[in-house]
Amino acid sequence: MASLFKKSVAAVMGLREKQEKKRLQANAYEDALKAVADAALNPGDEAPNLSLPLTSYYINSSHNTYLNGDQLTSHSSPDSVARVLRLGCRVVELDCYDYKQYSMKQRGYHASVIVTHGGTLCTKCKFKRMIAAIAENAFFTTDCPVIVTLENHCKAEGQKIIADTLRGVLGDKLYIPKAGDMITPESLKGKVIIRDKRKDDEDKDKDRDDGDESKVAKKHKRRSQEEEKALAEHLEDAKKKVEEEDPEEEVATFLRDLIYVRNTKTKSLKDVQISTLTGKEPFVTSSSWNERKHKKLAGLKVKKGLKKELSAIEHSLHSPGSSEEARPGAMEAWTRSALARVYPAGHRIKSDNYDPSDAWATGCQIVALNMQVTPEDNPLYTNWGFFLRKGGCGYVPKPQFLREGSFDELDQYASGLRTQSLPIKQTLKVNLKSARGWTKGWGMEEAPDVYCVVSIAGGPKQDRGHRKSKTANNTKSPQFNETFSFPLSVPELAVVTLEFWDDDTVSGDDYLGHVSLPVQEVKLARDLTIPLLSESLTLWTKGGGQAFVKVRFDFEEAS
Ligand SMILES: [Ca+2]
Ligand SMILES: [Ca+2]
Repeated sequence: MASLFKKSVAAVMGLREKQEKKRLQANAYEDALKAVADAALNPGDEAPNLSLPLTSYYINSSHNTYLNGDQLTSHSSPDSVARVLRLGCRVVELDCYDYKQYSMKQRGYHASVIVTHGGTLCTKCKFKRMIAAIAENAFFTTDCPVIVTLENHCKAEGQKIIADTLRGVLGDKLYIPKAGDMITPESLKGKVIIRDKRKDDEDKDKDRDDGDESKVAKKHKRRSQEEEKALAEHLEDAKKKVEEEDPEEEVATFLRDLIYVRNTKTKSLKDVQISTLTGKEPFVTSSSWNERKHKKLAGLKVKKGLKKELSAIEHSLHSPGSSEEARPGAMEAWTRSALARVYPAGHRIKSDNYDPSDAWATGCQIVALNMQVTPEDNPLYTNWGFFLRKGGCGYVPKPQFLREGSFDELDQYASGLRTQSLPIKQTLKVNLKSARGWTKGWGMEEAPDVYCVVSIAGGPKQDRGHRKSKTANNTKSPQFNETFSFPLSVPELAVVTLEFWDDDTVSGDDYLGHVSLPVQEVKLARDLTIPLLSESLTLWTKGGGQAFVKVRFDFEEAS
């Protein structure tokens, strides 16, 4: 049974890889980015400012980039890395493990490094092939720097292989840190930066996602099917093996010269001081938290399982002396001089996503999302729309109040953010007019019954929300003529998404495409005809028909 299951998984994965190759060859991701930007965004009078230190930017980031499907059984594929880079993403994550490979030529085993999701049934792929995919695809869509974040489980021998491979395959594309260098997206164009922990500094540190993986294995075990039982047992075995082999105290000197972004563990922000990078430091520190831990540290959530969000001020009133006690703007202050990485919680085994808005609103730069193709992935659409800004270069400067100014100002913003009482700056009016162009995609009926969900995300919670249009029955050219208003406190971060659906009470609503746009850069006060995208973030061309929405955006200034 287990092998049958494995075979069918392999068949699906083989098909998925073929589809991926086709899309990459057709430049499908670049075409979609360009078509939407041309139709909907202002070209911009000046080039984006890319001369600020790295910590001043939101960076388009992916989680477990090498996987082509779910987090448990999918393939580790260089094509997935290529796809994510071609989508404009600038942070690639590779989980690295030592591997003994048999060589017929040498009649024996030799050391190698592979990339896989440890403790799962995901396939293995050679580290070298992943780095080759980076070398080939990194600067296809934009020349802004790529950060490779290594979840590094290798001993000294493996680390040497990693260092040699990076140097050998990337050549002069590899950035080797030098004290006094200016570290900005502009100065590092065409370069690949390495993010890893320096084991000699941090040898007790465990900064990686796989704390969640034992939970993943447990959850997986609950499935009732016989073959899945076998699968779960295999998972447990694999997990144990990984733990036994895990080298915590290894000292690696081969890699340390290559690391510019240093992972460190940060458990509390209570003593944080405000400081800003100049861009000339010999390294930048960085910490990772999963989405829940981030909320807790940022004071957006008090306890695990407690749904009600409480402001950090209220929190400190209720629990004086608590170790979590920090100024309301501690997270925002911390992210002025360090890079915060946030990643999906371990229960997201289907490669689904969390909403990146909270992390952005609190100044986190590396908000890593699963970029595999999953249905109804609204958070990923938000990310795609957010990073259409600045010509799609993958680096969006944070709003000025997050980069500059006093601690008091930052606290004021942070308190307003957490109590949802920030002043409204502008109201966005979305005038949804019509849509057209579908030839397929709505199931058995002659024509779809179309409705649209208009949503805002990207910034503070008070700015977020969604509104549903009326349903236009049995038509491929629905007319709506409806206007939705969204009051915004931080328009700089807002992303508007229009999702289209075919209403279907029998078999469930069918997805008909979407488009996400950064509110700051949309063309205002005129009718726009914008192409819709599919779930894989290519143009919606199911059955050969390209679907479009006709919409108009206006701003009303707060009086
Ligand atoms: Ca990982
Ligand atoms: Ca229908």
